[in-house]
Amino acid sequence: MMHQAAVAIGSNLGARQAYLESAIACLDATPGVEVIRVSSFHETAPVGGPPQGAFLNGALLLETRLDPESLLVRLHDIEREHGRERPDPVRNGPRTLDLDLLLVDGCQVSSEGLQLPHPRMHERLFVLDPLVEIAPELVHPVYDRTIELLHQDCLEQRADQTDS
Ligand code: PH2
Ligand code: MG
Ligand code: MG
Repeated sequence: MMHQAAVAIGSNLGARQAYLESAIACLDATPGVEVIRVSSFHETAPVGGPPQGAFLNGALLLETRLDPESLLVRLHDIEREHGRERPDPVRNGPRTLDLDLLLVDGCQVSSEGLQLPHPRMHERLFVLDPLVEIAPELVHPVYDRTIELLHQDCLEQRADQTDS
């Protein structure tokens, strides 16, 4: 069975753009995985974690025969192949490559290793800014709102925060 999956990609250590481009090539070279859309890369300030360098963030849309758990294993393998240390030496610390599974079809999963949709995707502009470029029509199955609307909500919340 074919699935459609959205993935967030990020790097804030070393050759950031090269890590992202190489990860996309590795994913597309994976049997049963096809990268069908790639966003532009956005320079973003780090959110949370210790003081660290700026991220380069992007988003991908995949078509895959892998089930969500197998896809996650592959994402973690690719992170390790790109110098990512696991377990992370510092929680939310700098990383050469971060590949986060955001959505798979309308799946809702909550297991020890995998949560779908990604529990914080709806509140993160560094995820939604690139994702809205390539997949505004995808529906978040918990909020039952499109990425386009969640992105607008997020922009409005940020405006409210800077108003008062
Ligand atoms: N990832 C995090 C925590 N903070 N900030 C930005 N700008 N971009 C990220 O990808 C990011 C972050 C946890 O994975
Ligand atoms: Mg992440
Ligand atoms: Mg991650």
